[in-house]
Amino acid sequence: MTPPITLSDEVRAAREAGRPIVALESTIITHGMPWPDNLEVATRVEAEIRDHGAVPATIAVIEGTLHAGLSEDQLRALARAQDVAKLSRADLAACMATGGTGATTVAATMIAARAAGIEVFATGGIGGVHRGAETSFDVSADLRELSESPVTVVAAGAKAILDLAKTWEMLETLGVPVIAHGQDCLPAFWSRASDFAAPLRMDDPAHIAAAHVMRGALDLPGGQLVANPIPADDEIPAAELAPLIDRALDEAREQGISAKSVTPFLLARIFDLTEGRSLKANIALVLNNARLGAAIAREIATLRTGPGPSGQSGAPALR
Ligand code: PSU
Ligand code: MN
Repeated sequence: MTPPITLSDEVRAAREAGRPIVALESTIITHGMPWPDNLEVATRVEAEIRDHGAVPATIAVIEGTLHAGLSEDQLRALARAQDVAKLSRADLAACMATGGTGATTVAATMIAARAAGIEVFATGGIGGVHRGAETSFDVSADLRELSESPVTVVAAGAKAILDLAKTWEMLETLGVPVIAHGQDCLPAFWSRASDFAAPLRMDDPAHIAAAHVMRGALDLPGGQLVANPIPADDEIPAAELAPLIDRALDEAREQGISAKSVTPFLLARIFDLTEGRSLKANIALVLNNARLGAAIAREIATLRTGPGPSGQSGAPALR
């Protein structure tokens, strides 16, 4: 059965020619950033991917149709909408089946990317194990998805609002390769450095691409997480953020925020508490991840179709 996903003309043409494509999530637009910055960022990220030789494919469900590649109007409508559903692995098919509209998280975007034959996905930060998970059991479905769907995800690490130690342990348990790009420690989203040594380090996008293709050849399910540090000029030092994160977490607890609402609540509070600096950093790291994602997608396309002008040898075989 052909997967029920509608490719934009641009994405379809790239797919058929074996040209590099980078998937993008939409929850970061609807739940991660305020209007109108969210639309501006979504548009800039797409442009950044095109400027770096790949085709962007933003993923969302609109009136029951799962799309890879949105028109300007679709992107604008999504960015402006107030009560868009947040779709993770559990919600995606239900939303499609009932004609709903929703934004995809990392987990749901990976599922859509796989269905569309897209191998690389760039975003801000992945979900993970929340602080207090030992009592709340709040662990993002993003982690399991990384062990199931064969997509290489470029992120700036997991957000510092999470329990990073447990998040990295869980990924190790799930057998997900966590690859720091260009440094020995894992980045912590708004900050470049953290106390966690990276399990793997790769500085060359060609190596990341080769490892991705090798996993496919071994028939290993699941993808890779590339942890790409925020550019130095844009980072907020971890020590400066720590008390603000603690305060946002206290407020979430006091107000009884739970389940899907936790991540959007914390991001919005940290935006306020940093007077918008967290958003500026978030934008810089997403653009940075888009560039690395494009570079990895170009290398994968070369490996799949052979060297020479891209597209000449036709579409890559789907695993
Ligand atoms: N990182 C951001 N902004 C976001 C998210 C991550 O900088 O909005 C979103 C992503 O879509 C991620 C989701 O998949 O939060 C995780 O939510 P949960 O913990 O409920 O799975
Ligand atoms: Mn959760």
